[in-house]
Amino acid sequence: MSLRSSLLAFLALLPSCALYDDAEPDPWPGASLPACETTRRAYRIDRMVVPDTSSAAEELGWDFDDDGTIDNQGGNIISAVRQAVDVDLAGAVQEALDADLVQIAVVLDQCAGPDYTLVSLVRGVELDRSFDPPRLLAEPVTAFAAVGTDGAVATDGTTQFPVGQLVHPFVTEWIDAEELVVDVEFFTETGIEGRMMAVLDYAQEFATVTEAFQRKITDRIDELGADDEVAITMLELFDHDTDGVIELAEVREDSLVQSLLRADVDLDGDGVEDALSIGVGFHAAPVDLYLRE
Ligand SMILES: [Ca+2]
Ligand SMILES: [Ca+2]
Ligand SMILES: [Ca+2]
Repeated sequence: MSLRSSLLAFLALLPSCALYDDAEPDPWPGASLPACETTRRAYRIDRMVVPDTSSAAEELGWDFDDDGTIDNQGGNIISAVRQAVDVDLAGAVQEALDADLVQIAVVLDQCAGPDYTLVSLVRGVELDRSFDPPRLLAEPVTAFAAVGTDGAVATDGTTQFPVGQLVHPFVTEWIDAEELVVDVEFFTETGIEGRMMAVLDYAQEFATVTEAFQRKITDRIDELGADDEVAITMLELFDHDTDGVIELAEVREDSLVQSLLRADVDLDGDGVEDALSIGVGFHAAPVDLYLRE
């Protein structure tokens, strides 16, 4: 029925300059592509399939470090959190999208000849649903787009992702994704569907996720009341000084949190894991994009 093609775009981000002061960053391979009059289409992510079992994490993951094993530590974290403290992070993500609290748009710039597509993410700041399709005012967050041509093409780039904001609306910082793989299936009119896999800066990821998680469990305890069984379990796990409040420092110092949020991918090949992988499925519907530089 629908025109459908598949694009596998692989975006490997440059190592951070702070870590490699003496090395010139590699040029973005997409820079060598012939210039082209591209057709732009933009889609706002309205549904995210967040893996909450280890098999879903495997299906939605990617082997970022080429060791033959699928990487999706983020998916494993979400399923572990659900089992350990009955906090539904997948539900929280969908609530944030449904309430228009997080605006992530996937932008496709398609070139007809030669045949390639640039894929980038933008951070929406205002969604106006009185138009059809809705108008989205957005800011760029992608320094280098991913490039896909029929099948799979890997290119370097940089982008950012709202990991914290998807869990708790007050944690608004978007963090650096050191690598991003976008596997998009195109459909006419209704939008696009696919998978998005990223490797996140470890320090930013730890800071953001612990803050979002601490806010989320604190909200949940408030909601349930301190006498509730689930609330008691959460307090037993994280309220180390037993003052009845789970502070951010208690979450960050917790050994369970530290072992779950560990880095799982060695991006620079020095034998030490330095980044955290995550993979999700998504559906995105067309928007009329206005970019604010
Ligand atoms: Ca791997
Ligand atoms: Ca405490
Ligand atoms: Ca390393």
